[in-house]
Amino acid sequence: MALLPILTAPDPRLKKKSLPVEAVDDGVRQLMDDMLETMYDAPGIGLAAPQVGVLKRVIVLDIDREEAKTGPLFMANPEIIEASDEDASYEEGCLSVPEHYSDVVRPAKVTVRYLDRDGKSQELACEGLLSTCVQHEIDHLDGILFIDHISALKRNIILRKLLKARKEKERDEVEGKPAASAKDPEHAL
Ligand code: GNR
Ligand code: NI
Repeated sequence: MALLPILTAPDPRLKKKSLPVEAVDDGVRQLMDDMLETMYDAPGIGLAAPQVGVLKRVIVLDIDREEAKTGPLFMANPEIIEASDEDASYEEGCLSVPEHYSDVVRPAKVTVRYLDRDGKSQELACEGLLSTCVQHEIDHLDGILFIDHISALKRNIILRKLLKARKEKERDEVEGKPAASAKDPEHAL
């Protein structure tokens, strides 16, 4: 198991379309396990391979809800095969868009078909947070971030702030200051 660095926007790799895996082999299982460990450490409720710089159609999720304990879920080549006409709005965040949140409207319910960690084809009906999260992760595989679903004005404000934060971080590193982390109590949200 290993923790993988998470890419943040703007990064050209987050805008690329990922390729399907040919089979769920030991290499893909290793990637899934490393992604799950990275997701729990972040912490997050989902993670897509391109967020760790791997352009493969692989996602992991664990929405960790007591009522409907589903996870962890490992999905290769996930596809939405059915989506409800009814929409739902949910306040989304993303580990690749740190510290920014926006309401995003998506189909309320989706059915996803995927290969599980054993390479077996599965179908899962999703609603609520799981539906939001699975659609958010599949978007990553197509180079789409949640900020691509909001107004260009809001998106550009967020992207400019992320660039500014990155430049300040790089400058601090050159000056030998320790990295500020959202995990430090003083930087907690
Ligand atoms: O941890 C995450 N929380 C979240 C909250 C609302 C909607 C989507 C998400 S996914 C996000 C982790 C992430 O960036 N996955 O790609
Ligand atoms: Ni995300």
